[in-house]
Amino acid sequence: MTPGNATRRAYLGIGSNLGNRLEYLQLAVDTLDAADDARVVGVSPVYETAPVGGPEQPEYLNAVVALETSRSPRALLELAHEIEAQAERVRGVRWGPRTLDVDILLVGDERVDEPDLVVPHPRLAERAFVVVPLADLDPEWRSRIPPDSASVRTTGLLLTQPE
Ligand code: GSY
Repeated sequence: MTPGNATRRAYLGIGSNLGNRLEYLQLAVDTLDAADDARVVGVSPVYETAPVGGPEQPEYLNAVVALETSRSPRALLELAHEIEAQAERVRGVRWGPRTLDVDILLVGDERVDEPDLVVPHPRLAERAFVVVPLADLDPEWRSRIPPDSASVRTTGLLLTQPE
């Protein structure tokens, strides 16, 4: 990361329910860390989670990544879309199955309310598949785990955090 820029902590949710799910999550972690102005400083354990919304679809693997970054929320969204494209994600049914989803959850204490980007993520607090791994990285979220957390199961799978 370029030294000297003002950085803050951002949290991104990553999820996959098609193909080699763990490899897609690792692709997201590695590509985030390799990006300009971003460094991965934490990766939660991987959870297997029941799909929320959309059509009947396979179980997801989900995790949360912590970044130190000087990128704006908009620049993080562009990076997220680039990484999803690398995973050959095809945008089909809304809330349907996908090789890789990268969601911008929190960017320091910044707030954005635009048609295609809302930060903090508007459904963050109600999604156990996001809050459970987020609480692994930020203890402040431990008291905010939603009631459906039974749909989020530990796997023992770990992603490699780049050095
Ligand atoms: O919003 C992320 C994509 N997604 C997920 C997900 O990542 N995990 C689970 N369990 N359900 C989901 N539904 C959607 S859409």
